[in-house]
Amino acid sequence: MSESGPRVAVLMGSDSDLEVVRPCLEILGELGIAFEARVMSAHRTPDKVAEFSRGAAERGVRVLICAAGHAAHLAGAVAAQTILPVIGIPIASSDLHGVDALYSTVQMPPGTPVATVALGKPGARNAGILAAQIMALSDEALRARLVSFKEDLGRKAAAADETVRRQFPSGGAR
Ligand code: RP5
Repeated sequence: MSESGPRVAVLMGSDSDLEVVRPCLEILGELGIAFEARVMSAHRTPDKVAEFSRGAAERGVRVLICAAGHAAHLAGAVAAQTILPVIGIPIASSDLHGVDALYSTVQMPPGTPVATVALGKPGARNAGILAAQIMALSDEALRARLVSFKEDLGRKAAAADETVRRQFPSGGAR
């Protein structure tokens, strides 16, 4: 098993998905996680998807993240080939505005789970964070970075609360 290669593989069905997937790549980078980003499709390059998924664990990958739109089978096709955890990001790229991709990704049959996050960029960011949380189970330094990340979220929310409270002080009838 490779010790220096990517720990998270981010797959997308098309390069047209990249802008939606970008927040996932950014948060992985911010959290100091080595990742690789690849374009492969359950429908257009099925053999490549199967080969990549089967070899991922051996190459040192610990979590797979799969983003796809339309009848989105990428995450499920990957999950069928590996026991690594698979996170699915549904992409709203069709005339059904992502409902098709959401259902295709989340409605996996029993035995082959895909941890499906929200549609679009918020889901992409959460996919990166969830992958980090899974990896932090066996990585103390990453765990510390995640704790600090969450504390920062809390500080920002508290600052927003303070700003709104100052604009609307309690007790004063208008
Ligand atoms: C899906 O089809 C891809 O994930 C993408 O969201 C969608 C459209 O792909 P392109 O036709 O833009 O390559 O498989």
